[in-house]
Amino acid sequence: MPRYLTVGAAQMGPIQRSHSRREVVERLIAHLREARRMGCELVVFPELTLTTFFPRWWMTDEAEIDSFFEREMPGNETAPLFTEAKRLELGFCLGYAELAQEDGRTRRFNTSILVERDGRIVGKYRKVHLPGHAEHEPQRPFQHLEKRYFEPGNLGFPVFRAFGGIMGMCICNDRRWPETYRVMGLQGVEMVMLGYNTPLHNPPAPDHDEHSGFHNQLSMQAGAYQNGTWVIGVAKGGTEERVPSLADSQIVAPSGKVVARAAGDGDELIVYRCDLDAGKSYTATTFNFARHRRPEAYRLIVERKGAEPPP
Ligand code: CDV
Repeated sequence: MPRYLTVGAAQMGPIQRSHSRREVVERLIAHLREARRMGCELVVFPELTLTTFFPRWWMTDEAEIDSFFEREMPGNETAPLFTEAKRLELGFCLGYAELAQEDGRTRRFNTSILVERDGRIVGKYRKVHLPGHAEHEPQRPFQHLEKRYFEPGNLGFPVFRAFGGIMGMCICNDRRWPETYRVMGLQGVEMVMLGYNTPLHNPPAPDHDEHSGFHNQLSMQAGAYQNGTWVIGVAKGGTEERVPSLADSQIVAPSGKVVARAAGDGDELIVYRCDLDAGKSYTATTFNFARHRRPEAYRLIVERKGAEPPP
């Protein structure tokens, strides 16, 4: 019996600072309804879906910073999303800024959750690779202060049995790192869901700008193929607060082929019926890890952080 899962990648257009959570949730619900009409069982939303991408601003007022975070999930403003998804019997993956009370202190994470069709939160991931900087860099045209507003995720890269398969999550910059996919690959992942906010201009390396779309696709295709997994990449694209961001949401098959792709840079749903067994012909042959991997030759991967060329 093939295991099919029909997935919707719910790309979002820009969310300006003046947009309320309520307005955003209405847009997410519109995505859910269209997804239902198109036969989806699972809808994937982007990174930090509920607000504008606030790390672009230097802020020192704690209350202002906290206004972008969720203290509970679902909370008052997100409850209608959970209610409508449950009514439609749709699962979803949602990225948001999480304010947690843990270890006797306030902690802030860039988080994604996986919600089953009955409304249960069945998986949580906290972003590991935080790009950008922690101090104010006024020479930049816009900031990227993820290292200031979040701490690195403390949950590793867990996978979850849900939706009839083995599901994993990562967030934006994580998609550029092969370790992200391989750690999940080693747990048998069959579908990786990820959202991103990727400015088209990279102030520290403007020579990369022309390759934004290529690097996005290259990373996700490599991760999919090398681990025999589906990758669902979902953007918050378009020009948000005067910062143009990459759209190009896509669904990548375990072959590494892009099988569905967004056409524009606004709210747009792309749908694909994914065979969760499609990765097997890769994980049973070329990427049969148990047969071919040589962990004894890879020790540096975990023992060394930065590159150290020979003397
Ligand atoms: N939100 C991100 O993680 N964005 C980074 C940008 C800063 C390069 C990304 O890897 O797309």
